[in-house]
Amino acid sequence: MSLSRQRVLELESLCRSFRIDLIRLLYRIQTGHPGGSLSCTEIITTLYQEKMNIRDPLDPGRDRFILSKGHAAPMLYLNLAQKGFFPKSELSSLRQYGSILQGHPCAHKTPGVEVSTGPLGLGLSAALGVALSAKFLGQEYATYVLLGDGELQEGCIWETAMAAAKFAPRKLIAIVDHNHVQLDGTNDEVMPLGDLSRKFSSFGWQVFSCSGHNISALSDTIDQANTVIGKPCVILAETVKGKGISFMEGKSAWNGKPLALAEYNAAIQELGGVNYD
Ligand SMILES: Cc1ncc(C[n+]2csc(CCOP(=O)(O)OP(=O)(O)O)c2C)c(N)n1
Ligand SMILES: [Mg+2]
Repeated sequence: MSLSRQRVLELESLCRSFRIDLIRLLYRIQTGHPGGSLSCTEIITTLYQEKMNIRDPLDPGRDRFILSKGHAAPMLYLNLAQKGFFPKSELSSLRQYGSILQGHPCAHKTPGVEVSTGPLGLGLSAALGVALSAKFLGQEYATYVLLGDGELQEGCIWETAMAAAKFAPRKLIAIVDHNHVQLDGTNDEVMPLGDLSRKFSSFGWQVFSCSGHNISALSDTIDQANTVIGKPCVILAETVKGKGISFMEGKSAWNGKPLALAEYNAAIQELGGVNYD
């Protein structure tokens, strides 16, 4: 069922406060990846705060999420804290020595992180395994995996794409954060991806497309993907790297750059936050 207007407004407001929190956290530690965290804000938030069945993080029937583009970890942590997986006070320890919140997701340290990620390309094969486990154990959970578009240049993505079609997990839903930009340029400059829709469908996947910043469209598309049983699905979510902060939007330079004070102030102002640093 489509989300009510009221619920969409609530989730949009949550995304705005996640963006502000993200910028504060990254400014304070002077490291991290703003661009790729801002492009997937609505995707991760719609999944965690609306779509996924994760009331009990230890329930074997819970839906699974794997952040294959592990550099967007802070956006995952903000969502996990909002869901109550750990206290929000832990967020300020992001990327500190000994913290439960490492720079990339670590399943051994962070409650709610299903699979450790960071080296790009590996999350899809892990997700296929998790999804096949549901099939063999008779569980009905969905397995979601979020991929970067630059990440799709890794060869093992396509090996897994082939294997997923052959082994046919019950519910494997990959979402591509299709922001057209990677670490040091656009996808087209570095290694063109071609027609992703045709590529995935020729590998035997069911393909959906939507805006990755429109919560209502994301919600509807995730619902549609959930009706497909026994065929892997991919949602090509059209996004903007650095979304919400005009001087970062579409710029590979903001893949992993610390914010200077003036940039921090401008970003917080644009997001409508109060600057208390
Ligand atoms: C195997 C591997 N190579 C390089 C990196 C360094 N790295 C971190 S972010 C990034 C760019 C990723 O681009 P993309 O997949 O498009 O993600 P997004 O644009 O969503 O941030 C790279 C190359 C990595 N994490 N893993
Ligand atoms: Mg990208």
